[in-house]
Amino acid sequence: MRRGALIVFEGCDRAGKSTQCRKLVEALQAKGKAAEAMRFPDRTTVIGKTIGSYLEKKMEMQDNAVHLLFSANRWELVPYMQKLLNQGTTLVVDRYAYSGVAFTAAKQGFDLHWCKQPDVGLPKPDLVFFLDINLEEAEQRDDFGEERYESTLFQKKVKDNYDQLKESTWEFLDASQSIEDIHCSALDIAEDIVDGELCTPMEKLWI
Ligand code: 2DT
Ligand code: MG
Repeated sequence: MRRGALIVFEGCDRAGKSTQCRKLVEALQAKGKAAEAMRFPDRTTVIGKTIGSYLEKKMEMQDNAVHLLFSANRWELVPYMQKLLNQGTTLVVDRYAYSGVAFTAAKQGFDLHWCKQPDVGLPKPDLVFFLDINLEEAEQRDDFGEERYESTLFQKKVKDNYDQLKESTWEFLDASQSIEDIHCSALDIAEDIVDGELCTPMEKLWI
């Protein structure tokens, strides 16, 4: 049986990732393809609840430690992801290890190499959509909320880090386009991957 594809959306805050994930899952399902949405951090697990409190600034945590928790939150979901992928379900994931690296490496004293290590060996996405938003334009969208990392200065550093993480599996989508236009481009590209030759076993990230 064909496995499902692992598709990830990445980008700075307010680029439109959650909207595009939802629309892509709905469109794939409407075409009769098994697809499910996931997001990281997954704030429903024990680890995810701690991450949630940290992001909501209800608690403080040492930076290396919280980085490892974000990674652990992905690893704890790997058996679930493998199961669905093996059953032929495509997963559309809102943020993944690239967010982990881009955000922590935006903090003082962190480099990309250290930040990547805990996620080395995760299932490698077949396709990563990078929703490319110009930060001046992002500022015009709804105001940032109250969560940690939601500031323009921090997002600028995050964007520079994303630039250094680009891989051949990345597709850049211009996030200044309309929701529908972005969706149509994403669906076209995603369908080619979902219907195309998917390497089995899956490759591992950053190996
Ligand atoms: P959402 O607003 O998408 O829920 O993200 N983050 C995310 C990290 O710092 N490390 C990670 O590994 C991941 C997945 C990005 C909440 C914030 O958490 C950041 C924004
Ligand atoms: Mg957020």
